[in-house]
Amino acid sequence: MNIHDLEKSFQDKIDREIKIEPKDWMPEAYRKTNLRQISQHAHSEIVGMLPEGNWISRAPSLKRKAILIAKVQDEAGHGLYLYSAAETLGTSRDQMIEDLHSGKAKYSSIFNYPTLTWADMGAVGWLVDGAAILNQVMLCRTSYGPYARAMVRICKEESFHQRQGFETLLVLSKGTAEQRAMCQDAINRWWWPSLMMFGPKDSESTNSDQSMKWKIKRKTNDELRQQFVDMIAEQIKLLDMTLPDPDLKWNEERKHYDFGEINWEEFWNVVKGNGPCNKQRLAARNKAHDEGAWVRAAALAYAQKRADRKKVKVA
Ligand code: BYC
Repeated sequence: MNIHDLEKSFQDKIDREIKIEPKDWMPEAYRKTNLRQISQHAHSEIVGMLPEGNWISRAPSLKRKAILIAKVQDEAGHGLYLYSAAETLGTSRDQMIEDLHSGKAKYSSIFNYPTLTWADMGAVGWLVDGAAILNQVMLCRTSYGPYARAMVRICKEESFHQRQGFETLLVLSKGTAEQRAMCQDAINRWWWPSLMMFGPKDSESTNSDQSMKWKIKRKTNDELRQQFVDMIAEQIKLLDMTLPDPDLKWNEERKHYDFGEINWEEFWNVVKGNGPCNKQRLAARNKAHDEGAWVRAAALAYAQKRADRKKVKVA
């Protein structure tokens, strides 16, 4: 088959909803786009452990601490499934991790904001995991098989994360005046960065058109963002709190909520490495990697010893 026929049969497969698997022929650009997105996604899960990890030692009760530890461990697991999915596209985990640590690879802008109070754990769970899950439910149907399968498992855990975040805020919202103020303050600080998680506006999104044709993405950045606003604008009523947007208003004609303009300058600044915590996050990841070198060396030495022992037994 010539390249034209290969590309045609590849697109046919996508159109017929047949998953693309690692050993199948794929256009180089499809491989690269998936690798870019899956590795960015994996890095987001790993860096995303840091803002929450910050509160493990200060959680207000044993129960809250246990829940938070479990959640942060889940994020580590998500990162590992995703690195494995990305490796099937022909890159090594070491290379991906080096790209993250050198600042070459991107990860979600949201994790470059600080977690200042306990209420931030609720806001991160409700808003950040809430935004992530909308995007990830769509990705369960993405065209690349290993990515789609990783997402099914991740979504199950993510929906628990969102509910625990909402419940954390619900308790605070029914508490003292100080607790209510802390809850509102966390919502105010996390609202706009959560909207930015969906990426630039469709008109500025460089990858969307092609990713939609290849069914890597099934909904555009703006479609998912609107779905998120519509969901949260209703849920916030149960908390008896407000969203920090004077332009948020139900539009009867569109059957959607209208909302204010996102500060895109802030978004791009954070993406380019100049957000409030970018440097801190990369420094923390690099430090953890350096300090874990002896664990990796010990694990490799142990694996080698076992393999050598097996060889001797067989002989
Ligand atoms: N932050 O063409 P576009 C979690 C970049 S973690 C930074 O629209 P695309 C959790 C984009 O990469 C879940 N960069 O891109 C963990 C592109 O740059 P390059 C995180 C962003 O890929 C711990 C450029 O802007 N979820 O749940 O079609 C604790 C143009 O954008 C961002 C995922 O990673 C951003 N927000 O669409 C708690 C989902 N947005 O690469 C929770 C997987 C855009 O061309 N990713 N950029 O240089 C995706 O679905 C898509 O990659 C996006 C962007 C929708 C994010």
